[in-house]
Amino acid sequence: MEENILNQELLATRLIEEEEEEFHHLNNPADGIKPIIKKYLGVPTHADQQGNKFYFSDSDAKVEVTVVSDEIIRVRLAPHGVFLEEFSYAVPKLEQKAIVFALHEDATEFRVSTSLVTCHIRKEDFFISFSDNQGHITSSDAVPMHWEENVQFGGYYVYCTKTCAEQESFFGLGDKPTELNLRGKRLKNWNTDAYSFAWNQDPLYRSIPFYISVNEGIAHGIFFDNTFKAHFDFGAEDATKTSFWADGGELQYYYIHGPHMMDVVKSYHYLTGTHPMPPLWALGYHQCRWSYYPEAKVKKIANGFRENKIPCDGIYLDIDYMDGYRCFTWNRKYFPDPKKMIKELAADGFKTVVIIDPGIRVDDNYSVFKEGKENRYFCRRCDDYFMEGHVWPGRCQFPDYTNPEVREWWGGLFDELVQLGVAGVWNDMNEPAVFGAGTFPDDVRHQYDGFRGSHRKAHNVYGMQMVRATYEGLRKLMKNKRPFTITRAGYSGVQRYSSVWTGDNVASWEHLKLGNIQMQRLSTSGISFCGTDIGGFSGEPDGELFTRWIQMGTFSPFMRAHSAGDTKEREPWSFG
Ligand code: NBV
Repeated sequence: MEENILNQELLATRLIEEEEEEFHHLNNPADGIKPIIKKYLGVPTHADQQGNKFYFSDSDAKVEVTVVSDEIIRVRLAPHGVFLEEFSYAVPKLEQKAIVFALHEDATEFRVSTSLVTCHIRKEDFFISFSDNQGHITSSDAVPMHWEENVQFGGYYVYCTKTCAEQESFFGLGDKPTELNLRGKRLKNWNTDAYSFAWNQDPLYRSIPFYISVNEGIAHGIFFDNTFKAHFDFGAEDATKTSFWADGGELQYYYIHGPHMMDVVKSYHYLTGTHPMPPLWALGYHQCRWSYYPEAKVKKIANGFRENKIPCDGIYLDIDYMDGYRCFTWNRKYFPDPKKMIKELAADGFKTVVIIDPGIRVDDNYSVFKEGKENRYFCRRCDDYFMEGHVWPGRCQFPDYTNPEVREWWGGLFDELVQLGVAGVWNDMNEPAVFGAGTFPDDVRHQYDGFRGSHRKAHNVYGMQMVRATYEGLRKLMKNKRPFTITRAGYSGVQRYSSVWTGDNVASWEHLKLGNIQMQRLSTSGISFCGTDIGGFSGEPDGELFTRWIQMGTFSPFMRAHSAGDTKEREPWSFG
């Protein structure tokens, strides 16, 4: 019941947002409303070179073209000529790899070339295009890069529109629950708790602003490294145009040369990193449910696997293992001696994974809250009020994981769980999800590793920074063991810290198909250690569907059966 209300509210928020957005983009001034004025790059007057960076300016704006490697060229736009300081959670260290590159100029264009790629800057109108060393134009602006001032928050809405060829196909973009080829779709990146999501629902839990285009057998990638709410249009509004834009931040994208899709994906990993080597057991079958408790139930499930001779390497404790949903506590009635239980499970070949959410209950008798409060680790609104919202524990405050000091503190909180023998941690609700409101208001401030910003800027990286704090903490605490983490929310580069699962799917044949597509899409988007809730989180699979899902699950690196608490028993032997 509560979930349904929550979902209706989430949906309503989304619809209102969409309406506002459509209005914004209609550019149609109603009485008393200021028209939105888009400004376009003018004519590039001159070019400057500083090492591997090239600058092209019109009378006001500046464009930076950086040669990253033979395959990768980055483009940035500064509408008023001043670039933001360089900082990216996705690309922690931009290592320049290209040795040979050059700037050429003729009557019609400037050209920045590596041995594989040339970036053309047209003198007549500032159109930017890319070609390979065979002379094929692979990507070309359809209009010059453009922007609108954001009067309320400062900064700009930034836009890039490229031509879309008749046969061009588009892939990537994380876990969008739609056909593999994104051609003809308009999609949005804004991490969202999407309980029982449906085919074509958008956005979902993760934001991966990276796509791959394939045209006439030649692939290239665009990584739009912008954490604000971002939008992609693959020939939906106009079949001849592909656009990407964001509600703030810099227009900053990496052009990634192919020619094969795999080359593009490899280069994307070069920028954003790869999964660390997981512990071997993490690649086995995992059994989960919301929730297995008390201890006797957990043991019964574990025994069921051994009695039935079904391999299983991981067993999960969902939110009910905690005391009143307070993270880092135990419900001692259900779990009187967690250390003993975890040890016994381990002796039987099961690793124990526990869930940890970001919402910290407001409770002065709870040490995690007290420490967070005393040290000012929780997020604040623009006028310094605490960001408060209701989640499972009731009234909560939320750590600002974009603050390195907070991440350090958070990582240390896992000490006791590690001492107890917990082998893996599952981070949920980190879009961040808040009951009723959906997520945090835009004005919440974030430290953002010193490059401060509002929630508009930090929303899409909040979950990634949470699981980063979790992973880095576990890595220190587990010493010579490889930690295992799983996250629901993420942004490009989250693979450096965690595996992911696709969230609250449904027990249906459609979702079995959808899950397969989502796995493929995630894998081409840097996140290959991924899986679905086998069997479907909500609803009831029959034995046939469950069996087929297990079969498909053997092909996803993260293989876990999971189900909501209001469903029938869901162990492999539950179907007769
Ligand atoms: O912690 C409870 C669930 C969890 O089982 C599920 O996997 C998450 O996606 N969680 C969501 C919160 C409640 C969802 C209705």
